[in-house]
Amino acid sequence: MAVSSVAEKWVGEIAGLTRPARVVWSDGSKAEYDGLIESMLADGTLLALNPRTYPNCYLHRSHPQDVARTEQLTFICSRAREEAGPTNNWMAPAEAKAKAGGYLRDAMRGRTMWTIPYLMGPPGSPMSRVGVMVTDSPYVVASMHIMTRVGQVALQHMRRDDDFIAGVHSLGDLSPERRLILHFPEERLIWSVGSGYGGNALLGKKCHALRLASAQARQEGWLAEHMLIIGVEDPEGRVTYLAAAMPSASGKTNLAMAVSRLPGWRVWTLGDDIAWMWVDAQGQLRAINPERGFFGVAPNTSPKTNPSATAMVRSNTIFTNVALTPEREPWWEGLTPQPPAGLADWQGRPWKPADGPAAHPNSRFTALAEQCPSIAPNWEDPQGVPISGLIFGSRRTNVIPLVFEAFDWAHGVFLGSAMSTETTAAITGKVGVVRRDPMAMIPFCGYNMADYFGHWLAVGPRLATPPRIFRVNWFRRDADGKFLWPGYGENVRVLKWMVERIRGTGRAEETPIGCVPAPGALDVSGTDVGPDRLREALRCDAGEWLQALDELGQFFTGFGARLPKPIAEHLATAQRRLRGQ
Ligand code: OXD
Ligand code: MN
Repeated sequence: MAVSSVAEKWVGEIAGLTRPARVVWSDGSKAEYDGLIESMLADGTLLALNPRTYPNCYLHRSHPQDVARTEQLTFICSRAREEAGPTNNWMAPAEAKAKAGGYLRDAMRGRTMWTIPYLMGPPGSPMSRVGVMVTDSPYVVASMHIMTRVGQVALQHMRRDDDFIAGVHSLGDLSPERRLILHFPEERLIWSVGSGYGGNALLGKKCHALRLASAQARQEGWLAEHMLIIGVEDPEGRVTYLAAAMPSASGKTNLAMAVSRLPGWRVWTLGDDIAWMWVDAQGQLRAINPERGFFGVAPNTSPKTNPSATAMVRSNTIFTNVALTPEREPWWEGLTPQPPAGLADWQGRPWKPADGPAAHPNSRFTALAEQCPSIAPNWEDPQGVPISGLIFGSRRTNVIPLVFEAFDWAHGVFLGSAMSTETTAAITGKVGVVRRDPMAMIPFCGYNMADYFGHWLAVGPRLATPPRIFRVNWFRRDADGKFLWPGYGENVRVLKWMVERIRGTGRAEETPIGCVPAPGALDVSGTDVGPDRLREALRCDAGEWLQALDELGQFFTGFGARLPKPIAEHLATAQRRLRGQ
């Protein structure tokens, strides 16, 4: 492999610090993947699943204290604290390197250090970017094979010898006390030590494609977003492309792979987690998915909620922290209505219902995107796809209507900035607590979030026809705690209304917070959603909203004078309209 001399020198320096027994350059080949699997089966890192029903599928059980992203140990290490902003943890670069350097020193003794050149984005795309990461975890190498394009293809995309994001990863001793996930945007560098878990360890994903890429995107005038990408095909075969931001474990993968319950309509999958978007020479917003696979949340994935994902993970899949049946098949809560007898839980212990969930709530599957039955034929188009609509969606029991549309681009940016959500198991901490999560980027924005809002606002005027911006909430409940909207495949009805709005045919009614579907405009034919329930799902409650906007105002105060004026103005306008002034 023709390796860049800058990368080689840097790898040598890290080997000097971490002292591995050997250094191996990963070539991304099938032979390499097979060898990794074989060695992990031999040392117990992986268990083989039933070769008849789940061919080439494996189960990995992670350390019980290493099961989710650890945001409290994740830092943006820009030179100036203000560059990280009030929503990120910040550490001075020198202090961060001294601290993590201590954990990394000699950390790879006796281990192999794999060096992985990887490409984020489709081969041949001007938007694709290269990373070079080192790791002492064979599980990470095998997962990177699935989630990114590894080997020569990456090196070929380097525009200069130093054109790559550098990433250091070591399992260290896996203790949370000696764990740090550090990002140095000015040096285009990542250091992650002490965790082998996905979002902390597969550096191409959250660390590179979101935190560092968002900082790079701001400088270069594009957008790196926590968004799925879909194509919505109508009965005439016309496809409209949409990108949607939703917080972790809030149904993004299910929407990305939705199987339409609306006759004649179909959803094509292009990505389920990250979108890189830019404005082309014609002023059109375009998007690529930088990833090659899906690292999806297993619990609640079933033939009912996501038939495509259930089919996709029947072969060539690495499962992490799911339960195991006596037939050596993977199992998680929601996969079947009843748990099978004789389960082993995610830690391998005999399980009984009183024990709580058998699979870890943040257990995962890792599978190639090309295995997804709904993958779009053009998902790897180097020029990306034209985006006509953007969706901001969160998980809220009340306040937020099922769907509404922003008045214009700047108002849409405000609605994105106003997003809050109920927390899930994708991060360590309390589940079900409402937290602010603008554009689903609170854990992933690599710079000051006030500047991020400003960057979004600045993109608007560059667009010939700005995409329509929508807000959705599939999770609103009635007074009895029942979901108001059936969700999953029925969400295509909401997508249809969006497509109609984009085409100028969908009818809407103005409310103080945006435009909701006019009576009869949202197609609920054949569902059990009656007019009263739909009205309740779409209702804008002025009292609830005013309280939510007060909380938002307090959140914005943290940004001080850095908060872009249009955002503050939209907040004040919304409050005025809700008070009926
Ligand atoms: C993910 C996450 O894994 O957002 O995609 O946590
Ligand atoms: Mn995500």
